[in-house]
Amino acid sequence: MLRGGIIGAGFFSGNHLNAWAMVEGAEIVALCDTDPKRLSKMGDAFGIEARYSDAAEMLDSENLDFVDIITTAPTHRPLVELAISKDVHVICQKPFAETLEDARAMVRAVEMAGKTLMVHENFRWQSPVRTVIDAVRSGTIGTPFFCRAAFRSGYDVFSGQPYLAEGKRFIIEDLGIHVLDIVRALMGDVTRVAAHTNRINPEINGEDVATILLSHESGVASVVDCSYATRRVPETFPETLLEIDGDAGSLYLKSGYRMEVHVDGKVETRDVSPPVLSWAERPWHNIQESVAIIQKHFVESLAKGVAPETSGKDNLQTLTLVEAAYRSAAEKRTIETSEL
Ligand code: NAD
Ligand code: 89V
Repeated sequence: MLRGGIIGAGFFSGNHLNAWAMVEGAEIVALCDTDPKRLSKMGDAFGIEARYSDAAEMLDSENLDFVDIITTAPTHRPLVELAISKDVHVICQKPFAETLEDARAMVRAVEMAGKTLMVHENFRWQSPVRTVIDAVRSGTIGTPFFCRAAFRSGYDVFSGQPYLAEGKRFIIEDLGIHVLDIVRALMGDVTRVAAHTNRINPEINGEDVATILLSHESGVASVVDCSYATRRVPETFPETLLEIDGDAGSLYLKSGYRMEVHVDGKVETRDVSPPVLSWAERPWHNIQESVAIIQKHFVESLAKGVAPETSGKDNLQTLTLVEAAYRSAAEKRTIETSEL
């Protein structure tokens, strides 16, 4: 049984803790947060007695196999480097880093230490999205030539995560990063990025609308469009809607988790709704299920001795798209990913 320690007992950590209870082969034995109230609230809720305000102390006192870092991006590099120096494997929440330089340094440190680092990039593991990824990879619509991934919502994310309103960057760094990663999982790596951003909500600092055009190495074109300023009925938070054209058909993930496959002049419609796990609540159940799936993937990857799909190294490609999109919007030009 792998022994895990959690660093960060804030807004999202309850989902990790609930999900870890479902994952065979690992258990969470210790919890760390610099905020004593959050530490005791989460420790009490999940019956974890080993509690620390200092991550180094937790790593020195507990015999851990891995840490699961659920803090915000500015703390990721020091915490990942600390964990690696204590010889444990690491899961790190997205966004992996605030800069590509920090991300590359973490990947180098992990490779030199021979440890495993998985970025908790869970949207590609949402079961409806995964069904589409599997269908495309198995050739259901032939060879793809176009992909659109859209996340448009007016959901109030700021009440649960007030830091999202404060940063100079918002939607691309927090949410677009997930959608860009889904598109990478579907269409592969990217050579060129052109982006346009807007800020509609005057009460936040960053951009809340982003429209991004991607050229993939394969020749496929993708559009990633994200908005937290869209008022529509039904509200689709937190669904990513997909539209993919291939030379043998088209595939859609529509609102309400309806997948449509259009092949040979016929339409096959499937309900690919994610389950509402016993501890989950709508509309977050889609994200919550994916937390359990990616954690299971981490444990299985360690057991097999293979890199997780969203390893730190893999995630450098997703972060490059984030940086390229910001640079493109700021400089009003198309960015070659090789520039970064
Ligand atoms: P939060 O601010 O609510 O919680 C972070 C916690 O970390 C806080 O309690 C803080 O006191 C603690 N912390 C900070 N530095 C620490 C340190 N050095 N040692 C110990 N504890 C420390 O943030 P959140 O909303 O829970 O988000 C955490 C991360 O999860 C963010 O990067 C966010 O983007 C990500 N997130 C991911 C998803 C997803 O679906 N993948 C969803 C929501 C949030
Ligand atoms: O999934 C996330 O990273 C969240 C949210 C869905 C609100 O963007 O921050």
